[in-house]
Amino acid sequence: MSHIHERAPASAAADWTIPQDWSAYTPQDHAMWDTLFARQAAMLPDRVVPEFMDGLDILRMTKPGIPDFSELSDRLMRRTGWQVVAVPGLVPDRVFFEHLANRRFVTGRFIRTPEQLDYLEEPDVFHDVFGHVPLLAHPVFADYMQAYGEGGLRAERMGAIDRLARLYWYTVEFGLIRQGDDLRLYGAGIVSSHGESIFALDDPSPNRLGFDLKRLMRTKYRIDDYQQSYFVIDSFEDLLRQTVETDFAPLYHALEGAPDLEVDTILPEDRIYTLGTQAYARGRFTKEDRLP
Ligand code: HBI
Ligand code: FE
Repeated sequence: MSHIHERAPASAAADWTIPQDWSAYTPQDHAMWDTLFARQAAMLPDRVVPEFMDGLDILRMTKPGIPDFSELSDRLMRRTGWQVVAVPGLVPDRVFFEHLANRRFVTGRFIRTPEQLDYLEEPDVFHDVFGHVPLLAHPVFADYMQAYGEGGLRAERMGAIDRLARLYWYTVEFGLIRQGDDLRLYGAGIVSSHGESIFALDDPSPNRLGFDLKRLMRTKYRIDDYQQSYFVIDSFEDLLRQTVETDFAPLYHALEGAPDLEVDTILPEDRIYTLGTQAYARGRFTKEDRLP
């Protein structure tokens, strides 16, 4: 049996968790993990924030094959008090936030097929575990993820989930971090993608802008292709501090009338690291536009 193409089983617990059923993975499943892992491990050391590589080591994720979540949770628990739990796919926002607020990271257990090597719609175990889990071994990032979950529960009560989801998107999924004069990757959506790991740092197309909480919560994002703007944080400490110290209620209120910003908008007050050419996004658009 393989974990591909599963739906929420009727037997799922109230918190949507299911057993990982590690022994059900086929040799092909493990080989797919190893292929993806080798490709990213070769390219990331000079691109990703060093804390990510440290996390891979601390959690022994360099071992071949799809990690066993109970082993991973044991190591993570000792380090930062986090656990990894399997879910059948995307779970409702509330359930997602509730898990984060309790230091549980929900992850898909299925792995992509060879046809999906470079793109898939739903997060698989490679994205969720390789992409997200190493930084959960970092105490400050671990606290940020919990703070985000708690903020999510409050945002839900205020009807502001769409705003807060943008914070997750532009940090946890597609964040860049400044390191001296250099930029480094830390977002899970980038580090689990071969193409975007190069694009996000090296391509002249996207904007790279200084992190600004309020600005970012007004900014739309792309779910279908590489981002057109990335936001750069100064440090995990700064990200955590801003998230914990900001009173989001007045911020959501102030944003109520404010129009959304397009993915490639530049504002006069933006701190610009790179002013993107947007050539990649424009090229893709024209190509599709010209299809008969
Ligand atoms: N479910 N499994 C899973 N993984 C996610 O990343 C996820 C989710 N449900 C909701 C959700 N993310 C969003 O609420 C966040 O992006 C804010
Ligand atoms: Fe993700």
